[in-house]
Amino acid sequence: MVSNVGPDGSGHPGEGAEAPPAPGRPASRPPAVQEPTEPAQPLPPKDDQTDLNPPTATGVASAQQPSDQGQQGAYLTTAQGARLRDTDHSLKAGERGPTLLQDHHLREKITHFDHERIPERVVHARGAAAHGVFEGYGTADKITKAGFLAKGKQTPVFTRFSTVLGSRGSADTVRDTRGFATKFYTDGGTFDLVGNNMPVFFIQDGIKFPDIIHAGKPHPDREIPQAQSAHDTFWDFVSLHTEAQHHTIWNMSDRGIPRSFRMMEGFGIHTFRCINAEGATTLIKFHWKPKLGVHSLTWEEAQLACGMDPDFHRRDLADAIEAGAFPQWELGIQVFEDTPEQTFSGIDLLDPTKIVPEELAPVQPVGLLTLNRNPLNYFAETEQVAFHPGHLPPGIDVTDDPLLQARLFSYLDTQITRLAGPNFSQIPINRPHAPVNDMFRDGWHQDAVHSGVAPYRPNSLDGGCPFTAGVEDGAFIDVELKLPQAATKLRDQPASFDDHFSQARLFWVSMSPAEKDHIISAYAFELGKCYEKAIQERQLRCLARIDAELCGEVASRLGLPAPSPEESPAEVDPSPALSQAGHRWPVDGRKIGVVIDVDQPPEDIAGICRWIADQGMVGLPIAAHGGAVNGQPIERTFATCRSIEVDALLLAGSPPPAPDAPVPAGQAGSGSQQLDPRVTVLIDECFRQSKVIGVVGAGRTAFDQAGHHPGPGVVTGEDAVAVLGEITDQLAAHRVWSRYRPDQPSPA
Ligand code: HDD
Repeated sequence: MVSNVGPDGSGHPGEGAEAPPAPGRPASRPPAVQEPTEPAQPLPPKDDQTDLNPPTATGVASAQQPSDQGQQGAYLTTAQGARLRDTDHSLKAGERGPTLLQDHHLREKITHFDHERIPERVVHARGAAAHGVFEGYGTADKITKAGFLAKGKQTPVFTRFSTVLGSRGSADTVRDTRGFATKFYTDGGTFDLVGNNMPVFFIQDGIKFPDIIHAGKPHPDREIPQAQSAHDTFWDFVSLHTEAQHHTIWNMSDRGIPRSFRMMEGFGIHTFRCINAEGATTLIKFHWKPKLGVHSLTWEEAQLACGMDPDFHRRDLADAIEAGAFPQWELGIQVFEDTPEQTFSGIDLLDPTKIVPEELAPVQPVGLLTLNRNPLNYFAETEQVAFHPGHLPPGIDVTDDPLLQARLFSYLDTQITRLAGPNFSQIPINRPHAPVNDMFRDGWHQDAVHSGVAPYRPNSLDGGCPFTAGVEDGAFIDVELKLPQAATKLRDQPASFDDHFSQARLFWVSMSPAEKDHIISAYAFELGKCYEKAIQERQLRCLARIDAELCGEVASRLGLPAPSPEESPAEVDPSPALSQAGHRWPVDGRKIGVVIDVDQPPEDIAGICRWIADQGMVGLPIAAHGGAVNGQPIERTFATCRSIEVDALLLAGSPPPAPDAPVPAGQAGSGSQQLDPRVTVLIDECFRQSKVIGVVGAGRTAFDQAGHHPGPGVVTGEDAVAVLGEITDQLAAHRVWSRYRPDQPSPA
């Protein structure tokens, strides 16, 4: 950072810049004035800045505008560029006297600080983001003229992931829907795909959005609970507005607690309308498919992470990108004929609480997203990025989905408060990479210096500029649609929107036994937190309409009678694509915790870590103390590591016994001493969370002392590489599902 660079470029004052403190004087007395030498870290060359400095609203490359540069020069200055000699002492009337009002630097510094916070997003406040690139496959050419989908076309992108309900400082691993919003800086104008990690939404009409959010956010009297749906108002809403039942069962499933942003699917949810070069239209739904597969935490892991590492997802994304393990997703589309009914296989395509099962309409890949660069500044980029479902390039248009229609209003409106005025698209992260020549003028935070005198059309004073474009110039042209002649103005919805339960059941019947058990536990936990019995009973009546077993199990855990269904659950065929279980995936970036001990030969430890790294995974050496063991840097100690941080565990040595652990009478040697209880907890948790556990040589002592026995997912042997090979193979399935025991509930 240039501002931190001292005159010698080291981050410290240059040699001789500051005289040694005189006796009795504070060491931080203002330094003597000193001419700086060249900074050690010169500003990046102009070429490197082009990504961060796309063309401005006036179409002038921002690198030509020095004011866009965050930090310039080596000297600390005021906001007006006056060089400062001292920023640590206010101007006083005498050393011990009062501070003077005339101290402009003091007032400017404090005033700016006082206004550093902006309102957080009303929803999706907590998020993490990354830059990347999207490359089209050219497979959608017949469906849309959107240029960014053309074969080999590369488009810069910025993707922000988020939770919905929590505030900016809430934990990452709470049970919630995740936002998955991508800004494509296309040549034809910015395209924002503002989706979620679940393919359906709570409500069918955007007019209810304030209501569902009021119900999900903390109670207005005590402002609790934070970032939770486990409370009365949430369950009151979803049991009364039963269209929410489908989204709710997704939330109660493993999808509500993803293992990583890198391992989530994404969905555009609404049906969009595409138009091709010949003017033909098609209806589509967008899907993001992660290359690493779709994986989740267990509820125990999610809760542990809320305390151990509330930034778990944010850290995971940034660490992976920094390590060069760039996450990737394929963008895919489901394609439907654009008929007047806008239905497919009896499913209303305008109802955002419905999916079209992939078995009926396969997802066709159209391009690849790679996230490859972390933001430089959280506030400037991740916080200030502003998405909008109405930011569409030529070739993609909206449909009349009433949820989408309300969103088209809301996103523009909210930025005016959040980003203080209508010029937020001039903030660098929001600037289109396509040239901009609008006729919007003035307003708060107007950065562009517009020339000309005639911001209206037609005009005869600015040479007629700007000109309007035709189809051949790549203009965005709204798809013309015939409206029914006899349409009545009314507040209502189609009868097809009234089926609220059949797809919730479709989801349920598509789950594996372990996934079903997780769903039951989630309902029981969340409803168990409600104070109002009437709300629990009403939600049980909803569950009875989804499935009798689900309802019965949840009811018994709540200690309530299971109601009979008001209507029999629908007959549905499962959709195997909805289950996360039963697949194998790449293991790139997976973490293997390696418990080592001081007696281990250094070449053993280094060899293990090298082997793990060679497979594209991360080895996390864990030992009794930090620093290094036999030359191997230690990443975690028994005090700082919990199971949540590892995907698999390797007991590579016999860790030392707990300090001061009593040696049972008549026994001697390390094998008979009590294992450090923190290692016991680590092994217990990994065992319970169905993680693969490898046991090599002396590691067996620790495993036995923790009280476990070899079985599914426990790989034992003397050869560390052979054990690691087996661990890696089993990791491809994420967890050892055959070890999962629903009858042995975990403590969380
Ligand atoms: Fe929304 C933010 C996703 C319905 C109103 N929404 C927001 C973000 C995501 C979504 C991912 C965060 C974007 C970011 O990272 O900055 N929202 C959705 C999805 C929806 C949806 C997938 C349904 C399919 N949203 C929805 C409705 C409304 C809103 C029906 C209002 C009528 N959403 C907003 C908002 C937010 C927002 C208030 C808050 C911050 C922002 O827009 O920029 O306008």
